[in-house]
Amino acid sequence: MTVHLVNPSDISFGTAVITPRWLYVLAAATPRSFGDPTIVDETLERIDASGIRPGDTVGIGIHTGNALRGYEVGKIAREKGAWVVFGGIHASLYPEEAFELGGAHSVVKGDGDVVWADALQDCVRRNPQRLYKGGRIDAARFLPARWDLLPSGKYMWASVQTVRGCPKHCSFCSVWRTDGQHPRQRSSDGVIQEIVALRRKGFRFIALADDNFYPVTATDLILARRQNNQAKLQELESIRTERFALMERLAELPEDMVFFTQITMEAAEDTEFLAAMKKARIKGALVGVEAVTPEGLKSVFKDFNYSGEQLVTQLQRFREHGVHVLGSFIFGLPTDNKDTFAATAALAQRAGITFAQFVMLTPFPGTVDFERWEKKQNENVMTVDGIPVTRYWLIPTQSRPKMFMSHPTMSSDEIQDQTQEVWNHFYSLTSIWRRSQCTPSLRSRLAFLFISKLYRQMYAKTGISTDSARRQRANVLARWLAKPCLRLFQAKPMPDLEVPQAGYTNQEPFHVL
Ligand code: B12
Ligand code: SF4
Repeated sequence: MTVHLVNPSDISFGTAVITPRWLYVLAAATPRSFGDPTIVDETLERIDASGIRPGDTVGIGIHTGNALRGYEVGKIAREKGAWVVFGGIHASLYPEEAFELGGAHSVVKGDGDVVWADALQDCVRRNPQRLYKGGRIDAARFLPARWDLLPSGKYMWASVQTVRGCPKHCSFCSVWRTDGQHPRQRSSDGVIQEIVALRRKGFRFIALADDNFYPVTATDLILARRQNNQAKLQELESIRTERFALMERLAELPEDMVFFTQITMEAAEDTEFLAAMKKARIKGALVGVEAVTPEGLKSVFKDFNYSGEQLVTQLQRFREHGVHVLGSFIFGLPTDNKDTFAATAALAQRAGITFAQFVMLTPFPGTVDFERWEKKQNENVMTVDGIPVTRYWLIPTQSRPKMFMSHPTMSSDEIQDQTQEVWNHFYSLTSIWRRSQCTPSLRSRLAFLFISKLYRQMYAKTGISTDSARRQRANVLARWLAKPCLRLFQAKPMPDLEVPQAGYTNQEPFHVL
């Protein structure tokens, strides 16, 4: 039996920005007795179904955005006589869909690291269970990815997860509900070994694919101390200590390495943490700014973020510590009005953020926003080609509405047009050139320009809610830009690179706040 792992995608660029980590983690979870799995990432090339034979097992991982394509792949695999197993966040939330529409024999809910082997054994015995409960496993059982199976010259960044789950509870985000609010943090050993394996292969850019790289804030520690909650304090301090241990070891890696992560704005208050990030060469972080007004933040349960001028100061502080910010903003919040777009664009400029993404409010399954919206819609749900909009991911892209949540004062078209305007403004040649001053040479300024344009093409118009003509144009340009960008990210392999030892430091130990 051959095991196939497929990451579905409607759009294939030939090259991709970040490795889909689940493919290589599930490859590690595949018992060696089955041989190496065949890995297909459709963001690179479409699957060639002729390689699937009766009795093979095809594992398909889906999130909401690629679920529809995933179901097509599932049906193709089933027709070929293979066992079809779905997993990933969307299959975990809607297992029935995979059976009804994707030809599934089984669905794995939650983490696949441990139960994938059981599912495979059952497929060999021709008796797969309908559901496998992967649950939320401890970080100690997270498997390191099989990077030895990664094709060369296809990805710009590799992805290594260091922590899963997030203690916050933002209304538009599913992470805290699916992955939990308790941070499941890997020890630095496993993380460093994976990164070294990647640098040996020539990757020097690594995305730390975490929900929130700063799971314990300075405020959390102060509160636990104030409450004299010793058990809590000890737990928080140990998470924090491990974070610093990881960053110390990252700092020992070759100097050309660059890391990127996702983090909450609270980290800007913790200059000791920022200094450690700088030393570790975590040079970029996606920061969820979401809204620039207190009302906007309140509406998404993100009151811990700053707004107005304080927000500008927080964002600038990252930059002062050598961490470039990719600011993520949401448009279409009920508190937004016509002035929000220009105000946001101006703030992004003033705050000195290096990259930005402007997304339109989308109700993702598993979120508080989705539940509220679905409940409201069900009173009188609109349908497209017979499909209720509350299952919008099943509507083919060309007929899918642009926005799902109605706004009290603006139309969907208005919000979409204004959002595109902000993208245009932020990524105009003049603005990019001005921002590129943060790089040291003319060559790197040109590289910055290229990368900014690629980012804009890949993410501005290819999201869930855009029209097909725009998508087509954006895709052609992105494909064209991606090739030279890939070369900018590659480095000379270092096959003899050693793993830095734990606890190696000549520095003063950090102090627990
Ligand atoms: C890193 C990351 C990114 C990166 C890199 C993406 C990439 N190429 O890998 C970037 C920043 C580019 C990104 C972009 C986006 N992301 Co993102 N991302 C993540 C994040 C934080 C980690 C993903 C990861 O690598 N996890 C590590 C792997 C090992 O875990 P995993 O994928 O969950 O897989 C495990 C299980 O699910 C299961 N499993 C998965 N597949 C399969 C298949 C089988 C057969 C089996 C048995 C098991 C199984 O086993 C695996 C091992 O335990 C997740 C949150 C999260 N905690 O997962 C969000 C997440 C996946 N992203 C999300 C979203 C919404 C997006 C965007 C749409 C954001 C936007 N508005 O633009 C885009 C979409 C991009 C795209 N088209 O794919 C949502 C998806 C929600 C949903 N319902 O679909 C998540 C869950 C975060 C959230 N806020 O809720 N993302
Ligand atoms: S948006 Fe970020 S901070 Fe909010 S719950 Fe999700 S991962 Fe955590």
